[in-house]
Amino acid sequence: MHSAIKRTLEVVERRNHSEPVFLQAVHEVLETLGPVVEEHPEIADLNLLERLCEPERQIIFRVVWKDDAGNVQVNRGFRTEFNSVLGPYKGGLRFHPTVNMGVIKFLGFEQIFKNSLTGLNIGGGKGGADFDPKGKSDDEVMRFCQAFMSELFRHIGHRRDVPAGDIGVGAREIGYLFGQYKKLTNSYELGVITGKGVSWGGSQGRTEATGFGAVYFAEEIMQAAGDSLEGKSCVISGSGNVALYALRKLNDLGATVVACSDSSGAIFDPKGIDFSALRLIKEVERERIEKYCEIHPSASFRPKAKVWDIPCDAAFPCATQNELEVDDARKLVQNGCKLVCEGANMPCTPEAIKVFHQAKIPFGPGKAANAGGVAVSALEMQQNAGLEHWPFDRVDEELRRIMRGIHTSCLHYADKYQASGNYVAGANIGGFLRVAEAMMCHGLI
Ligand code: NDP
Ligand code: 2IT
Repeated sequence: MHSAIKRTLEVVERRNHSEPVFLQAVHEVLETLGPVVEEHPEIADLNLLERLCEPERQIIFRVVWKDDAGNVQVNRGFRTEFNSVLGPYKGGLRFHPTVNMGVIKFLGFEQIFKNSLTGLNIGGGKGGADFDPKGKSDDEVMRFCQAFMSELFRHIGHRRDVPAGDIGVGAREIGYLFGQYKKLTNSYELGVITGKGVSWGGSQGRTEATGFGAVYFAEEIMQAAGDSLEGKSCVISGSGNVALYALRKLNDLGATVVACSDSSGAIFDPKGIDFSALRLIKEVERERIEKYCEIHPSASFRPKAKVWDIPCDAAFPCATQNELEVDDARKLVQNGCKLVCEGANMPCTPEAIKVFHQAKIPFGPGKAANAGGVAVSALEMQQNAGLEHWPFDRVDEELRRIMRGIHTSCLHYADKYQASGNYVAGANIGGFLRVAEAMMCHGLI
C-alpha cells in the first residue's frame, strides 16, 4: 500500500474510531487509489487524502416535537457538509432509527465521488435524523419535519447546501420540509431542496431516477459483456423508492423480478412481481410487504428472509448498507448469478464484493450505479434556476446519457490504472480525480 494512503488511513481511523461504516467507506475508496497517488506525487505533498476524509463542516442539533398523544419527543438531527469543491453540498436526508453521525458521514463521503462522477457541479453532503417515520401519523411526520427544518434552514440554500430524500424521506417529507423553509425565510427558493412535487417545482422523473438509473447502468454492464437484461430473472432487496423503480424498469426491459423485500421479510413470486400492486401497498398505503401475497396467490412470504438465496441472473441490493454479506454473495455465485448492481449505498460488504470479483461476476458499485437520483436532482436545480419544466422524456434521456457516461468513465479509469473491468476501482478513481483537481486549484482551504 502507498505510504500516503497508509498514513491517511491511520489518521482517519484514530480520529473516527467510533464510526465503523464511515471507516469502511474510506477504506473502500482509498485502497483503490494507489496507482493514482503513485502517478501524482502532489496528492501526498498537499496532504490531499487526509483533507478529503475530513468533512468541511458537521452540524448536530436537537429536534423537539410533540406526538399525537401530547408527549414531547426529542430526536437528534445531523448534516455533514463534506466537500464543496465541485458545487454546493448536495445529498439526501435519511430518517431512520439507526442514523448517527457515522452513518451520515459514510453517506456524505460516498456522495462526494458519486456527485463527481455525474460530471455535474454538485459537492457532497448528507443529513438526517434518528427519527422513525414507521407507524407515525401524517401530522406527526409534519410536526417532526417542521421541527427539523427549524434548525436546518440556517445552514442550507440553493447555492450553499441542497438536501433531498433518502431512506424514510420521500415526496411527503420534502413537501413539509420545503413548506417550513419557505415560512421561516419568507422566500420561495425552489432550488433549496430537490425531490419536490412536480406540480410545485419538482422535476419529472425524479421519483423514478435512482431505480431507473441503476437499471440503465446494469444494462450498460450487460452490453459491455455482450449480453442484455432481456429475459433475465432478477431479485431486488427492499421495496422503497429505489427498489420499486428498479423493478419497473426491469419489467420494461423484459426482465422478470421474482423477489423483493422489506425489513419484515421477502416475497417470492415465480410469475414476476407486479409493479402496480407493490407500489400501491408500499408507496401509497405504507403497508408491510406481506400484503402483496393477499392479492397475488402465486406469491409467498418468507418472514425475516433475505432475497439472496433465490436463484437469479441478476441481483439488485436496493435497501440499506451491509445488507448483502459474504455468505449471501457465495449463495448468489453458486446459483449462477451473472451480475450484481447496487441501487443502495454500500449494501455489499467488502468481503461480499471480493467474492464477486473472484468469481468474475460484473459488480456495479452504488456510487456509480445509483447516481441517477442525485443527477436528476441536479437537473431539478437546473430547471428551478431557469424557471423551466422539462417533459419526462427529456429528463429520462438526460438520465440515460449520464448513466452511460458514468459507465464509460468507470471502464476508462479502471483500464488506465491497471484494474481492467473493475467498476469499483474505476468509479473511485474517476470520482476522485475530478475532486482532487478542483481541490488543488482552490488552494489550501
Ligand atoms: P425507502 O425508505 O424508500 O426504502 C427503503 C427500503 O429498504 C424499504 O423497503 C425498507 O424496509 C428497507 N430497509 C431500510 N433500512 C433497512 C434495514 N436496516 N434493514 C432492512 N431493510 C431496510 O429508501 P430508498 O429506496 O430511497 O433508499 C434505499 C437505498 O438507496 C438507501 O441505501 C439509500 O441511501 C439509497 N439511495 C437512495 C436514493 C434516492 O434517490 N432515494 C439515491 C441513491 C441511493 P422497511 O420499509 O421495512 O423499513
Ligand atoms: O444517496 C443519494 O444519492 C440520494 N439519496 C439522493 C441525493 C440527492 O440529492 O438527490
